Amino acid sequence: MIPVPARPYPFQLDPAHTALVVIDMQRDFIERGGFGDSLGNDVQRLKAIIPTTAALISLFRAQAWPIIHTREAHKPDLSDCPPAKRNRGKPGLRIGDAGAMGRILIAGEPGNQIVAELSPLDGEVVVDKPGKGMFYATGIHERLKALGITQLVFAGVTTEVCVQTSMREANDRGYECLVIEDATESYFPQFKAATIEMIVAQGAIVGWATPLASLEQAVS
Ligand code: C5J
Repeated sequence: MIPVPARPYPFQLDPAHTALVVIDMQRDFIERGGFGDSLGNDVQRLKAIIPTTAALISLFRAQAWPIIHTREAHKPDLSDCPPAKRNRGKPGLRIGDAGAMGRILIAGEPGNQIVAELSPLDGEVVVDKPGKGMFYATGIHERLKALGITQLVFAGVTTEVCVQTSMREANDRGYECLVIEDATESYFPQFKAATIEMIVAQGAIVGWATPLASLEQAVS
């Protein structure tokens, strides 16, 4: 076990059973002119975590530890997008509508691709998820079990939506979860801060949190 300084207390990282999950670092959420930008969000906040996330991915690649990338993505015929999800969007900018980078949140469209700086390598798992959480309708739990993974390190966007939902789903399935605080971001700084506090509250009720430097030092 590798003790990693973390909140609310050190995380015991089990190197043989740990995978990194990078949530939804998609062009449509992060780049100017994409879906997130069209909704009036400051995408620069999210873009700012690309270097930290790249360094985290490099750390896992150097250790040959598994890496999973997710994308929030629906089928082109929207058969996996319930009306309750689609109808809550802004009219004219709903899932499946034409955006500046192709159809919004549709698999295969330019805006649905992971940003070039964080492109998955061959052999890394890429999961298209129709929900906010990574476990809903993806089969990823079975794949992780087959790999013997019991711990998940989280990065990506947005902290309070898809990262938090995935961490909570993972926690309920028995994974020990660590979020890298400077490799996750929200359009709303107060939501990110509150989410991290919720995760570590009550003795790590959802999991642990630490900055990348602490993980790097612990692993080196
Ligand atoms: C959102 C996400 N915020 N990846 N998606 O709709 O957090």
